[in-house]
Parts: sequence; C-alpha cells; structure tokens
Amino acid sequence: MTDTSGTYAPLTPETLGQRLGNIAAIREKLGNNSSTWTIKEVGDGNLNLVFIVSGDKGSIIVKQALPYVRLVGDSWPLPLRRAWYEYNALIRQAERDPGSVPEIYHFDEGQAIIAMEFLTPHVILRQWLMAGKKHAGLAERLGKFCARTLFRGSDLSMDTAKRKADVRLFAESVELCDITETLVFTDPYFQAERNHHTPGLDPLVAEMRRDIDLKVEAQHMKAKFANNAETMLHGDLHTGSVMVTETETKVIDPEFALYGPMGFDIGMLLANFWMAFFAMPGHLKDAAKRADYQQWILGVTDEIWSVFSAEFSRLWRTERNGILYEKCLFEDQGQPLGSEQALGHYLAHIWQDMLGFAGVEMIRRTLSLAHIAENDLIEDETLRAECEARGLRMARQLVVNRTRIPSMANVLDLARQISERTPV
Ligand code: SR1
Ligand code: MG
Repeated sequence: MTDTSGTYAPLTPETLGQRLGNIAAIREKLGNNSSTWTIKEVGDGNLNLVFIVSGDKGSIIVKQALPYVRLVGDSWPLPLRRAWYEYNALIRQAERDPGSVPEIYHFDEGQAIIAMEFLTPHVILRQWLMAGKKHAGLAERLGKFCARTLFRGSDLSMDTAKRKADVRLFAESVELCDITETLVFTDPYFQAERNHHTPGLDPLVAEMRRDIDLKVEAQHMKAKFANNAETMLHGDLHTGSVMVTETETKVIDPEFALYGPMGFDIGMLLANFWMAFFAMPGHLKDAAKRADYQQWILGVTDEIWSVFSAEFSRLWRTERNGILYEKCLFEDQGQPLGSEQALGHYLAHIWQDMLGFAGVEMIRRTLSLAHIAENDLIEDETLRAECEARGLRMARQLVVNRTRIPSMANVLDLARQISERTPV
C-alpha cells in the first residue's frame, strides 16, 4: 500500500493525473488513460485536500493532508502523518464493523495520500439534517458502529500485545490530540485567541466563563479524555463525519483517531444531533413540520443509545476475550450474573462520560474555533444566537449534572423544555 515517491508536494487538478496515473490499484478503478480523467477539488473540511477523480471505469476520492490547518492557513502547521493515523484507523474500523467505512484503494505515506471509495450519491449527514430529511436505518447503523468499534478496539476484546502496540502507535498523534485537548476542552472557557461566537451570546458567554462548576467539570472531562486509553476512538465523530443515502450510512474521516475514553465518540455524535435539534428554527420555517422533525431527531439519539447499549451488551456476552472482566472469574465459575453486574456498571460509566463529552462538544462548537454549519448558515443573527444559546444551556446541564441524569428520557425532556424557553 505504501509507496513513498519523492518529496511531498500537494496535488492539484493539473498534477494529479500524472502523479497517480501509474498506480495499478487506481488505474483499475478509473481506467488506464489518466489524461482523460476529470479531477475536481471538493474539500470543504478544516484540514485537507479532497479530489473526486473520474475516468472511463468509475470514480474515486483522493484525499491528501496539507502540512497546515486549511481552515486557518500556513500559520498553523500540522504534520502530514495524520494521513497515516487515518489510514490505520480506517483499516481497523473496516475490520471491526465491516462495511461501515469507505474502502481504501491506495495509501502513500510520504505524500500523505489516501485513495478511496467515492461514496455516491451519499451526502454529508449535516446537510441531510438541515434539509429536514429523515432516514430509516441511521440510528441502527451508527449505534452499531459505535458499539462494535469501541468494544472491539478495547481491552475487553483485543489481544493485549496488539492493543499495547496500537496504543503506542496512536499515542504519537500528538498534534491532532492537542487540537482536541485545546479546542474542545480549554479554549471555550476563556477568551482564547481563536475563539469566536455570535455577538448576541455575549452575556451568556460571560456567565459561562464565570461558572466555576462548569469549568471544573469540563476539566474533569479533559482529564478523562487525556488519561483513559480505553479504546480506539474515531476521535471526531460528528455529523460531518457521516455520509448517507436513503438506505446507507458510512462513517468517514477518522484522522483524529486515538486511544481514549469509551464515551467520547458517542457523546460527540449525540451532541451534534442535539445541536441540529436546536438549530431547526433556522432551517424549517413551517412550525408543524419543524416540531415533527425535531421529535424525529430526538428519537434518533434515543435509538442510537439503545442500539449501542444492546450491541455492546451482545458483544460483552459473546466476544469478551480480552484481559478485562475475564470469563474465568464469572461465567466459568457459574456466576453469569457477576458479569451482568459488571456490564451494568460499565454501561453506566459510558453513559455518564457520554453526557459530559456531549456537553463539552456542544459548547466548543459554539464558542471555540470550529463551529457547525447548522448554526453558521442561520443568517438572522438574533435567531442564530437563540438557537445556539439553547444548545449552550443544555450543554451546561449535561456537563455539570451528568452523574445525576439517569436516562435518555430525562435528556430528551431537558432538550424539549429548553427549546421552548427564551434562552438569552
Ligand atoms: C483545526 S481543526 C478544527 C476542528 O476540525 C476538525 O473537524 C475537528 O473537529 C477539529 O476540532
Ligand atoms: Mg474531519
């Protein structure tokens, strides 16, 4: 797969055909005549170049890391090695939850290039949600993806030597990890240079930055993130990292992959649905349609959690072959109830962490550097501030009260109550 050819150079639509035209795996997907390939740069994320390349036989995606953060420019350098982490995460996710991620055709470590399956007619889930579209299998797929990748990437399941080698591999992704540590857990809570927020939020932002309980709990979440290498995480599992059609759901972009706490990915994912819920007044003007759609979004989060718990429990009962909660202590002693008790504790711990991580994600997507399109695209600033403020109100509750919120029904009630209040 790896073919380090020459000094790194960013691809352009003009150079791509010549640079990748000799690679057999790519020619097989596109056709041999690279001079007829059509090449379009479509990257609209924060970090990378992304090209759709089409030939007589089909189309592929070519993703290349840039040596800096695209969103900010070359004043913020970022190692090309993130493509290596993304590649390694993708192959592990494909193994742990087959069919959940795009297929890889070619990886070039030196050029930081991953050539992969072009997902079409898939669209980014964030766009789908803003358009008010429903999706029948979404929650089931995402709940299973989280359960399978989190369980199978942990000491509950993995061979211990492999897992320790893996922890070592991903622990070197220092810069990407630092982005999360800084942008998610620190910057939102003081006036950091890269922050920005909707002006109408000023009074609430000041209130939140004075809120000692919130800051302390957010730092407890950061400590959990930094100190608990429980499983291999996607690391950036928001609704911009999911692509859908009417019938299919795929997870993309795991370049922030790392070993971290079980509740992180699922917390980030649910947070992004809850922010979409609060942003709906900016996208669906018809009150009845909006109310119906908002209920649907909440229902999706409910189902993601219940599918996650059910699948995680199934794997606990059938694939618990790692070094934790070993069967020799429970089932083999005729004490299956002991392992059920441990499972209950384990899920309760993921639940509380999930709530806390969801809260910090909602806060950082409103106050830190990288926001979400659902809010950014609301032109009416007063309305945008209202939607964002509701998200912040809910987020604060999730972070500070995460150990006192027993069920998803409580979370969804909280979201409904907050959505009916004037928030700022
Ligand atoms: C500088 S990168 C900002 C954000 O974009 C990525 O998608 C991650 O969410 C990161 O925090
Ligand atoms: Mg991304």
